[in-house]
Parts: sequence; C-alpha cells; structure tokens
Amino acid sequence: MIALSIAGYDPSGGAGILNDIKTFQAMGIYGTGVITVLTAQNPNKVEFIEPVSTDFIEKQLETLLEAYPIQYCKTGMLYNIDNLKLIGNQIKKHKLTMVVDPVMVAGCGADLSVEGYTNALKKYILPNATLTTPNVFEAELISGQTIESVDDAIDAAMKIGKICDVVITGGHLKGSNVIFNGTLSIVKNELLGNEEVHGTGCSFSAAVTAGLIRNYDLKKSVEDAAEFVKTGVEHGKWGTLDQFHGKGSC
Ligand code: PXL
Repeated sequence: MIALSIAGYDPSGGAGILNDIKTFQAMGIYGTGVITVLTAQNPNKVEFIEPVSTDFIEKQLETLLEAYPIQYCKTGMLYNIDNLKLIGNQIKKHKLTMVVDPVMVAGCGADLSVEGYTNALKKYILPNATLTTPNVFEAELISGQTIESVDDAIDAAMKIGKICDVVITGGHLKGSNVIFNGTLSIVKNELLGNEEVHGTGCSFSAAVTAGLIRNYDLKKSVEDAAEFVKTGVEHGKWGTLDQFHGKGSC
C-alpha cells in the first residue's frame, strides 16, 4: 500500500512532508512525497519560505506517477495560487483520490499561505478532494463563519460538506472531531493539556489517509487517527510526535 504526500518541507521533521511520511510509515503504508515549498524553521519561528517552481513540482509528480501505482494523496502546505491550480489539475488528470489538510497558518501565527489562498483553495482544490481536515481556524476561513462551539462546527461542516467530505478536527473543540460526509457524526477524543503540539494536524490528516487507503470507512479512519495522534503526543510513540515536539511557540 502506497501513499503520496504533496506538502512543504519543515526541516525540524515536526510538521510537513517529513511528518506525513513518518505517519504513513508508522501506519504500515509506504510513503512518497512531492515537495511544494521549502521552509527554514525551528520550534520557535518560521524564518524563511521558498516555494518550489510549479514546473519542478509537476516534474516530481509526473516522474513519480510514471513508476508507482499511487491512488491516494494527501496535501499539506501548498502555499501559493499557482501551486493550487497546478495540483488541482494534476489530481484531475491522474484521477487521484485526495485528502486535503488546508494548511494556512502555523500554530505560532506565521503565515504559511499567500493572500487569496482560501478562495483559490475552494476553487481549484476542494472540488477535486474526497476529504478535507481543517482545524477550527481553517474551517472558519473556508466556511466564512465563526466557530465557537460544536454546534457552530456542525453548521460549518455542513457548509464545507457541499464541496467535499469534511472532518473539523477537535483540538479546539474540546476533543470533538466533527465529521460530515452526507451524514453527521462526532468522534470524541481525550485532549492532553491545552498546549498546541506542532505537527498534530499533519499527523492526523496523514493517519486518516492511511485508514482510507486500507479501505476503512471515514468514521473508523478518524477514530484510529485520533488515537494515533493522542498516543504519539502522550508517549512520544511512533517516532512521529515525540519529545522534541511542542517545546517551542511555533
Ligand atoms: O503544521 C502546519 C505545517 C505544515 N507544513 C509545513 C509547516 C507547518 C507548520 O509550521 O511548516 C511545511
């Protein structure tokens, strides 16, 4: 079983493509990766962002897909509008099933996307996705409404659900992951403390993708992913979310 992450490079290994690949590996899935953007960052700051050219992103993707029977991909930091357009087109062309982690802003507030990103994401990427996994902040931007409670998240999920299936992750909703895929369900998981842990969004989304690749339904994939992230944070298990995480402010 094989997965593709199309995402940004965080050299700390805490988030982005390195995290995705570690998550796939821990879940028994062979991970491949196409890099969209390079970052220079550490747990306290995102210092520089350097996008990879769309030409080179396309070359990575086409070369990989020539050789590997990839059906599922998971996207992370895509950063700019040209990348969104290219990747939307490529997903259609290659008929890939796509899970979208709509990465826009880092935990410390650093911008991980350019202006106009949300509209372009809704135009070029989400209509070609099978699922998106926004956190509350991202779900607010995509749905255009504020989310202060689980009920608000349900409303937002039903709006976003008109474009593709959605899981609004529970980190800012006291552990309630709100799923809408035509029907509504809520998967609760226990939160460990109040601190943001760098990379949990990437791990969660990659772990859900791994479940879907195994042909599990969405609810079970979300339950397993929530448990995976919790265990990773709690015990530094899996080598994905470990003791080096969450020590800084970003
Ligand atoms: O956690 C979001 C994220 C995703 N991808 C990359 C990142 C970050 C956060 O810093 O750097 C590459």
